[in-house]
Amino acid sequence: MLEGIIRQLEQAVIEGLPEDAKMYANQALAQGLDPLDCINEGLTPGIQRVGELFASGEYFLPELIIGADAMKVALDILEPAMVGGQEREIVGRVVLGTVEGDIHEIGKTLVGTMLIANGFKVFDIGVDNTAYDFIKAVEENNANIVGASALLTTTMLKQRELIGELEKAGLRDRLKIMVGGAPVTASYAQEIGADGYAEDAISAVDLAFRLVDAAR
Ligand code: B1M
Repeated sequence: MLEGIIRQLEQAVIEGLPEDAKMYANQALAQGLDPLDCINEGLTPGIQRVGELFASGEYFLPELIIGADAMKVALDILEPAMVGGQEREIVGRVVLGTVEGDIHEIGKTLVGTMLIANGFKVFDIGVDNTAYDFIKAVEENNANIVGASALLTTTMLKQRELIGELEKAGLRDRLKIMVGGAPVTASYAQEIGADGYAEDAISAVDLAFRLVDAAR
């Protein structure tokens, strides 16, 4: 029965059912299940499966978004119920934002949700951020990854500027920088000195894992 609820949580994420995810998360707590088990054995395999289905072309963006939403709803219920000291292992600390002059937020937010779902601590600073906004957030949150999103050919230039400013602020060596957004390419990322480029939210998670591993 208890194991059944964990499977139901997994299924709610795979099928993209936030209402079910909420209901099973509440049921799990009411029945005394360990919230961490629910996350690690239910939600996490669920979102990983969603990622696989997206990568294989079986799922499209709407399924990805709704699956991540279901995961988020359940996490919001389960995480506060975790007893002191019992925290999910944090894979990395990411300051994520859209660059200056750019107010596109949907892709950036999706990247953030997928990173959270996969164990990263994400400080989402929103849209239209100057380099100073990123620097301040890195310092305040002791981040080890910066993620900069740009959707316009004009604002992607700000990603280069941001990397320069992070260097000037003496933060470059302790950070991994990832960039993305529709007009951005892997070769542009390389040209501006970023540590990596991801074309979608699933590959952004893979990239973030690789960057964290490389820094070890
Ligand atoms: Co804008 N817009 N828009 N827009 N808009 C585009 C980007 C555009 C391609 C439309 C077009 O002309 N065909 C075009 C850009 C042209 C160019 O520069 N090449 C454009 C334009 C021109 C503009 C305005 C200038 C229009 C105007 O006012 N004349 C204006 C600019 C405003 C500004 O930012 N200063 C503008 C405004 C807007 C709205 C406000 C109306 C709205 C944004 C609403 C919001 O975000 N709250 C909007 C929208 C919705 C779009 C389109 C239609 C959709 C963008 C989107 O959300 N995609 C877009 C056309 C299109 O893409 N088809 C367009 C869905 C999202 C999930 O995908 O954002 O690509 P995406 O994110 C992906 C990947 O790119 C990647 O993963 C995500 C998930 O898979 N990714 C990362 C993104 N960030 C990442 C970061 C990473 C890694 C991966 O690491 C850190």
